[in-house]
Amino acid sequence: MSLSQLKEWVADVAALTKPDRIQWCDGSGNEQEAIKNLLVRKGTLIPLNPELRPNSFLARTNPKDVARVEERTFICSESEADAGPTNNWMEPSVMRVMLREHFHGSMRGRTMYVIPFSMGVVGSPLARYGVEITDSPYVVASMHIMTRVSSKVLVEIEKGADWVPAVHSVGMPLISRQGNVVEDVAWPCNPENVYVVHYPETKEIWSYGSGYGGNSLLGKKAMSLRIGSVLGKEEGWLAEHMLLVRLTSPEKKQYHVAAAFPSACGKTNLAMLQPSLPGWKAETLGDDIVWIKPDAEGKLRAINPENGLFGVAPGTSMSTNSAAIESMRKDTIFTNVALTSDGDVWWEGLTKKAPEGLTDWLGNVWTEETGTQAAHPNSRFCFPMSNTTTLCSDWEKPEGVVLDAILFGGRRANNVPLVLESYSWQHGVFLGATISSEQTAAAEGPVGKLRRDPFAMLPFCGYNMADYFGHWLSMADKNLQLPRIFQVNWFRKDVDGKFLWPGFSENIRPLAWVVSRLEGKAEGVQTPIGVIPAEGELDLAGLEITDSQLEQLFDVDFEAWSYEVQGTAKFFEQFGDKLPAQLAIELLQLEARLKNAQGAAVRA
Ligand code: O2Y
Ligand code: MN
Repeated sequence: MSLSQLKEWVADVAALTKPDRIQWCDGSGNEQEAIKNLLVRKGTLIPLNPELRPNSFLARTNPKDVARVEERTFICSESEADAGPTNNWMEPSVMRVMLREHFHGSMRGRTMYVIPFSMGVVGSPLARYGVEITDSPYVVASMHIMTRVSSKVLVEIEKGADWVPAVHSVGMPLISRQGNVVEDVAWPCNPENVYVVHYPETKEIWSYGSGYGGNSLLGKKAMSLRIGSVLGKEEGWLAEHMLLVRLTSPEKKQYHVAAAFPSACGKTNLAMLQPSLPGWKAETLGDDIVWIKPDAEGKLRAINPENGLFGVAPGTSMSTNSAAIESMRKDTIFTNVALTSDGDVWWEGLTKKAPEGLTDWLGNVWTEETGTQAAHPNSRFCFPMSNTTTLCSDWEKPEGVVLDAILFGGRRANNVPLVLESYSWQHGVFLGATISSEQTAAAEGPVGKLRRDPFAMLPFCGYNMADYFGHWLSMADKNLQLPRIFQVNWFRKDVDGKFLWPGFSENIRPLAWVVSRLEGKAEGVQTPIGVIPAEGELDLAGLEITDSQLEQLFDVDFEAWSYEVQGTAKFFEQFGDKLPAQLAIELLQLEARLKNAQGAAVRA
């Protein structure tokens, strides 16, 4: 779509939504300043104490608008089969009629902002462009942090670059259909009528009713993952829910590792790892989304298409992620955290004891006796990548970095060992397809219940997940230099429910083993589920861990694994004939390896 088509589209959306005025955003510092001032005047942003936290703000949302809403997220492909069994689907023509009705006049009395943005550095061969129309200045301020908002994008569009159109409205016009004036509120939204809709064939996004995070910052999950995954399938690349780090070994060799973990499994913490092992360095390239594309030499190159972090605040502290704490000392928008009496922020886990005189995320006086959480479990910090104290200087390299290893992980109290390597790319894809995680308070559904989340992409895959598995498998047929695939689990517990592994800075130890495998220095031990470290291969120097704990971290319980196999078979069933045969074969081979090993153990 050309620039004139873009202007026509903006005019069409304005004709439908009927804003009072239209503002084209240029991404400048002045624009961001003016938007923040407006948000402060409207009461959406509360300025924090500039001496404690310069250029930082607190936003309090409507209590009904606090998270991504998976049940209101739709993939409206022409055919239901193309959305697959794991996505909500509606006939696109039916959805379009319904959305037109909602968007009709939805911006009355408001300003309509047109935000040209780039995911990736403008001009990079891996970058993609988008234009978000929104009636929320909070979205404008956040898009300024999370994406590259720039008039340069319009220049690229004029030159013929493709772009993704994304329309967002909070769904609360200031003039009703009857012509009555409606008083604005600090957090306008329409939580009873939320729609986050993707049309994969036309690559459009329409989002209505929510002003929060993934529902409204449409460059993030909607474009970079849902539409991105469709583009990746069509064009031969991968759009993934992964972090990206550079590890430098004591021998000064660099390795780039991407890791897919479901939401709330510590991606941001691993992305900002401060290694405990002497001589190792970890640098951040991204914490949530990675685009991976083969280059002309057949190497897989990776970029983080985002420009900022939108991380979960509760649990983030100097002991869990000191780099994040340092990185949010300025220029940060906090959402739904608690406010301290001296104009700073607080959340559960930031300090052992809550400070006196807190105001909770709802704006009420809060003490430890109140019996509620001071910060919402899904409260967030949002700061630019450039603030990141552990930032890798090559994070904006237009050509990306060459990927050496991919990790798949989840939050598993049992069965899944601390680290293992897959036997092949196909086995690695099987490991990705079978990721599961115990739900936490921040995720949807009952706490502790196992949720299958293949490739950590369940809420973010824009097409049939079985075809997505096929797309990953097809990478092996293209004569590429593929990264090696590993599985990790920091969350295994002992019989008393205590974590067996200390995690955080100590996670460098299994990562160092990954590097030893890449360097051909660690032989490993073959087990039915993959290759685990041989005795002595995991560097445990200076760590207090007993032999029994170590054994439990790598134990393969045959009976428990036979339940895993049954659970996987049941999970795969939903994809019917579309499930790639290679994954069914991997499951049979896993079963066979388990039976053989069990037989051998009984005979021994
Ligand atoms: O609840 C939201 O809208 C945010 S969801 C989110 C934000 C940043 C990074 N990851 C996620 C996620 O759910 O994976
Ligand atoms: Mn995420």
